[in-house]
Amino acid sequence: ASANGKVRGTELEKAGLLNKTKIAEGGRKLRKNWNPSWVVLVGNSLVFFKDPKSQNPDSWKPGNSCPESSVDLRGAQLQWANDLSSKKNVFKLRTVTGNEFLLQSDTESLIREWYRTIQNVIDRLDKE
Ligand code: I3S
Repeated sequence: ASANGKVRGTELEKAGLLNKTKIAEGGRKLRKNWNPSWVVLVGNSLVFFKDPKSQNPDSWKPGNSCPESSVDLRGAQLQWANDLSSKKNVFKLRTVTGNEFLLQSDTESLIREWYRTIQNVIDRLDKE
């Protein structure tokens, strides 16, 4: 591992704390359950951790704390979704498999940064 986050060709792009709820599984609607989640964008995946101990940028590395779940960004869709919540600064991430997540932060600059970074990964994968 090197200091810039590159490990065996996998690049850590971003990590941080966001509020998260899953709202659909395989196209089937789920009841919302908002929780803080440590979100890590690495390679083609968005990885979610709930363990507070894992809330540092090294948490995604193999062998360090167990992720709660992980989302493949290939073919995924991102859209602002302030209509889907009473919370502000919310976007929806939909995977090819029909899983849907809402991600939210009270800090607008932070959620915009996440949106932009995830969209860049999706765009890059679309071109492959
Ligand atoms: O879109 P909804 O269903 O009004 O979402 C709210 C509910 O899921 C609510 O849970 P209960 O209905 O189980 O009490 C949550 O506590 C709220 O946070 C949900 O709304 P927001 O607007 O926060 O996404």
